[in-house]
Amino acid sequence: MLTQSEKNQLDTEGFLLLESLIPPDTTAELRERALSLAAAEQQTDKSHIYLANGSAQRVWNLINKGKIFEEAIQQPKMLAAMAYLLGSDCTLSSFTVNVLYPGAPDAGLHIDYPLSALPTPRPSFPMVANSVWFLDDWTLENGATSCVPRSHRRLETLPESGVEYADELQICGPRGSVLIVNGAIWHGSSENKTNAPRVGLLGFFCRSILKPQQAHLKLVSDDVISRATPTLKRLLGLDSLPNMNA
Ligand SMILES: O=C(O)CCC(=O)C(=O)O
Repeated sequence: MLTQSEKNQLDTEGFLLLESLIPPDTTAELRERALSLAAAEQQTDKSHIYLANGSAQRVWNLINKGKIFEEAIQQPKMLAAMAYLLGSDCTLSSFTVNVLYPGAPDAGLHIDYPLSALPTPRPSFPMVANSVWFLDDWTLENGATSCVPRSHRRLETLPESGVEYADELQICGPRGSVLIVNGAIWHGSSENKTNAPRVGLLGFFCRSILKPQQAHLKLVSDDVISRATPTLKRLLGLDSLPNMNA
């Protein structure tokens, strides 16, 4: 499902923008749902607020928070990109909302969990990968994801905090686009200088040999599991050893 040039782009640059992948009505519904979950969690003691002045928020475990997210995480082209990078048996590591409220500062560049904890040189093949779902237009002003092309080849070093790299780019695009990043590429959200929230989703995947960031099988309800498609079951880790569950 990926063209050869899309595969080459992922191999060489470490990221791929799938422009306008999600239909406008689905994008709008995902955005509305993401913001209402974020608002509801702020009324509890479980909300995950971060960055200076509480200017950003995550909502975790989306698979358990609405059928629309169960469907979204099975988006075929996005999954084809993950299968290309991580193998066709790859699993979901986490699925979250990421909101940058007005004034959210640049979050700094990083590589994804758990790569920064590994000894160096890190593996030269992808271990984890993220899909960044643009539920708003991603612009230079509202915090479009930054990344340093080809940095997934730097197996010994990590980005230094506070340093601006000359080859750092902000990836802009229309709402409904999905940015695929090899988790080893140096990337992060940038400053939201506008008066509106920048709303996104992060569908984060790992090779099946890795422990996911979230324990889906404990966190996801029986209802969701019982209606899950074979693809969703595999993403949640239910058949990680398909021939040994008899
Ligand atoms: O929201 C974004 O622009 C990127 C977030 C990100 O890179 C991450 O949380 O790993």
